[in-house]
Amino acid sequence: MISSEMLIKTGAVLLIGFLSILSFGVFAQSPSFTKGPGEITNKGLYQCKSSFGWSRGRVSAVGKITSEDGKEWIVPAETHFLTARKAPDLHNVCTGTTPGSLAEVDRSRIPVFDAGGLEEFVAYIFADNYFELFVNGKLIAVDPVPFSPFNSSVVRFKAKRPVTVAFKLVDSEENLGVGTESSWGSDHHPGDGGLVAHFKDKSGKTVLLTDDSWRAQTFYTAPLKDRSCLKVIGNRRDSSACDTEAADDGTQISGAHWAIPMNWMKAEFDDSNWPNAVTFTNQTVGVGNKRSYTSFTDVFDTPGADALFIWSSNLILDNLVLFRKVLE
Ligand SMILES: [Ca+2]
Ligand SMILES: [Ca+2]
Ligand SMILES: [Ca+2]
Repeated sequence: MISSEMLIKTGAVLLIGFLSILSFGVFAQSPSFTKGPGEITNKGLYQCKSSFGWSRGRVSAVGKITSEDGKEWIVPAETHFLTARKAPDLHNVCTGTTPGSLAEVDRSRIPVFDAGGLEEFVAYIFADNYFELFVNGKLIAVDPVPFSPFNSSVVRFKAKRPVTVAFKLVDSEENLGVGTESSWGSDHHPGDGGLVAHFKDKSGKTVLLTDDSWRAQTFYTAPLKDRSCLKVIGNRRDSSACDTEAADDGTQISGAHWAIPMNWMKAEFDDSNWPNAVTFTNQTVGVGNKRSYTSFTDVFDTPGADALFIWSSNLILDNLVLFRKVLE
């Protein structure tokens, strides 16, 4: 015999369960919003000096900002730059490493990093602006130039298949917390991102290319002149309706932040509900004048094995993007 009290209790339990599923599935992805610039905590992670001692490129400052819901965020992102091993250079004017082509790179001199396994791989990487490479959950190396000038890297490592490759990408910013830099005649020009990577095995065979089969999720979106343009549905963080033109006044710009899951780089992390990466042309990313890219088109644009530029859905406004892909 079922009493009406039991029915009410059962109904309440079902309702709470339904609401919590709904909140995890939909509302839990709501961002924390900030407004205006953050506070500088590190004036520059790195300053590139030419062989003549001139400073060149933009320093990568780091700051903090508190969102309106009382949470503190590191902007543009928390990184391991100061403590992690730097990825060996393919092309880096800051260290005077400027081969004209891949044929001039002596790969036998590049150290082999250990990701726990016996099979050897090599990854050729161009990132706009900063990458961290994790293999099977382990941080292998980070980009030696966090902002500009543009550089490219080559990372050799040993690992065991299946190899979970995870990248943290940061589109660096000068105006911390608002996602902008002084460029193109504006103090608040939103820069863009981009990642290209080509992985080969020891025999030189392509084993993995950046393409739209990778998973990509953004955790920081700015500048937002109008928050209502950002559509968040489940795990989709869609800012395609947002204005990407330069702004006049940083104090009125909002940023959207989402917390990064602790184990996002681990093999066991479930990325099945992350959106697929979106591909962009070399022209859109604008690498035609960057020798750290154009000197290595035989590996970045190999005929039949073209590593594509990938990002989340918004190349300009998404500034902290995590990528994942399993090499079977
Ligand atoms: Ca870089
Ligand atoms: Ca940007
Ligand atoms: Ca390419």
